[in-house]
Amino acid sequence: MPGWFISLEGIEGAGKTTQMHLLADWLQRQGHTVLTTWEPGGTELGQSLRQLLLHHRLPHRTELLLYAADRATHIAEVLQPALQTHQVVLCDRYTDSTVAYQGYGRGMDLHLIDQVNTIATGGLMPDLTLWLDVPVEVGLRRARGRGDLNAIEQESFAFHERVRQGYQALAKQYPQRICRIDAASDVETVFKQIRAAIAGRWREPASECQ
Ligand code: T5A
Repeated sequence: MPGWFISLEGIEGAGKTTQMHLLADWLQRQGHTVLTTWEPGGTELGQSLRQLLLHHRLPHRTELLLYAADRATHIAEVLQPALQTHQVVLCDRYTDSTVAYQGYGRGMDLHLIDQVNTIATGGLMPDLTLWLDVPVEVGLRRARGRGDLNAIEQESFAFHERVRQGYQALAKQYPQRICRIDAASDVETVFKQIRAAIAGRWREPASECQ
């Protein structure tokens, strides 16, 4: 596809949404057409699925399939059209979230998750994934500081530790796609690392993140 696809990943409160908007402004100022979007919920159907997913305790397989349905719709209605028209797409969460949360967090079979992700995406993967890594206590403190907690934010500390370990494993497995960003510091310091990661990738498209 002619556009550029960047996903942002991380545990709750990692700062993905904050950084996605800073990145969108920065890229726009450089003349790029940028689309910001998110999962779950980046389409009209997705909004209904998001309500179900974040406010109900569902059987694990149901949850997995609803995230997949949200993603397949999101790709068909939002991601593919934007990439085909040369836009830079910034997506708050994508397939790595399913591996980290449903796979590592819930303990579902990783091979099954890969199969479901492949069905949902038809193989569409980000050109670059920014993994905003924070210790669980930092992420949860930030997320909980905002008040109302969704079903996943209410999971145990151990659950969120497993999710973080999932991201660590993914970053090891896909060092060319996934860049780890130390997201525990202040907003501007985190954003500086993101700009450096993107500039590095533009200079050397096949390079691994440090
Ligand atoms: N999910 C999703 C799955 O289980 N499987 C899947 O396949 C998918 C796609 C989504 C949930 O769905 C689950 C994972 C999630 O639990 P959501 O409401 O979209 O739910 O939740 P998150 O994506 O986790 O969004 P959050 O808002 O919790 O986290 P963000 O976006 O990482 O953080 P952000 O930017 O909103 O910041 C949180 C707070 O911290 C402050 C912000 O001002 C804000 O108050 N902050 C900082 N404070 C200090 N220093 C910094 N550097 C800061 N950066 C931000």
